[in-house]
Amino acid sequence: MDKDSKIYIAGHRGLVGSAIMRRLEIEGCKNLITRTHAELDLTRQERVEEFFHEERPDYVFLAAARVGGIYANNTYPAEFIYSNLTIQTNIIHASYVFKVKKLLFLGSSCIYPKNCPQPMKEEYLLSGPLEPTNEPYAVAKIAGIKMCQAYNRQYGTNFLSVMPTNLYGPNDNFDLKTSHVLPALIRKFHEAKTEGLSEVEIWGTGSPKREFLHVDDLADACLFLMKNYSENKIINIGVGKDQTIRELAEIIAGLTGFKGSIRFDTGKPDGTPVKRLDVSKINSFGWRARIGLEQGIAETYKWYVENVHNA
Ligand code: GFB
Repeated sequence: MDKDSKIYIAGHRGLVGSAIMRRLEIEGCKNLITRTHAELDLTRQERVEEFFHEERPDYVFLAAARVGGIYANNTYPAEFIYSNLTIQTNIIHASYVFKVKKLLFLGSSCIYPKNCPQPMKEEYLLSGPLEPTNEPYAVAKIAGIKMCQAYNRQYGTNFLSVMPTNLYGPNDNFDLKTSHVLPALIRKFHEAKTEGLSEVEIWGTGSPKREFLHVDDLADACLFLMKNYSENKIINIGVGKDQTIRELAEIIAGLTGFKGSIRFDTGKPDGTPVKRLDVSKINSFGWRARIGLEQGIAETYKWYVENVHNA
């Protein structure tokens, strides 16, 4: 892939897609192809194939997906499995039909079993039952992995599947019901601070552990892998360390200046108890995450206040 390559970023406005756009622009890539949801419905196969016929991209970053936190996954399982299966199937198949040189498919760390040995190695995929709160989404992502691998075997395509850990950063979803935990807690603690509230409610027990990767690190890893990795095996992308939701809440309370108390609503699900990725494989290729959690959250908090809260 070089500066003149024709590169399609599916989902270019989302958390991951917008970070990949920023990273490609830093790289000097000028020939970037995008379509908004209104311009191209990726769940319609004929529309997707017309688009590929017209644009003929050389490289594809498949960052379009229906995503959300534990509540959204648990509440809209049919939408999560339908949208993710159709979007990825249409783009992967069209990339084969129209001879895309290389495609990078974004999975998720939730593809691993609920009670997976830690840290989670790539070979643990399908070694046990999945976490029920996001099983439909996980099954869709596993189907995407298997589709890429099957096309590589039968048709000789070069379709990568990468597995990021929990992500955060600018352009995240900050809706209190459908978002992931980190943006939700940034908003909860900021609003409590600005409104002078004495308590913030956190879902679950606070004891689950989560690993967080800044989306700019993820975008850097995606570009690195698009250039340097072509095995027909999945590869994890993460920071290799985690903390409890309680510890995360304390970090965010500190950064927002919230001085009140934290209440845990144990009526809400905890989800997977722990899901830290083994990142030794990607580290062995020479890539590692650079953005520390406190620095990353501080930058994201600043972005949130300027672009969401004040908007
Ligand atoms: O980030 P999250 O929604 O998804 O929840 P998962 C992580 C943990 O934070 C859970 C707790 O134990 C939640 O109960 N939590 C505490 C909160 N307060 C809140 C809050 O206000 N909002 C939210 N959302 N959580 C996701 C999957 O699982 O992991 C996605 O649902 C995706 O599909 C993603 O795979 C990587 O980390 O549990």
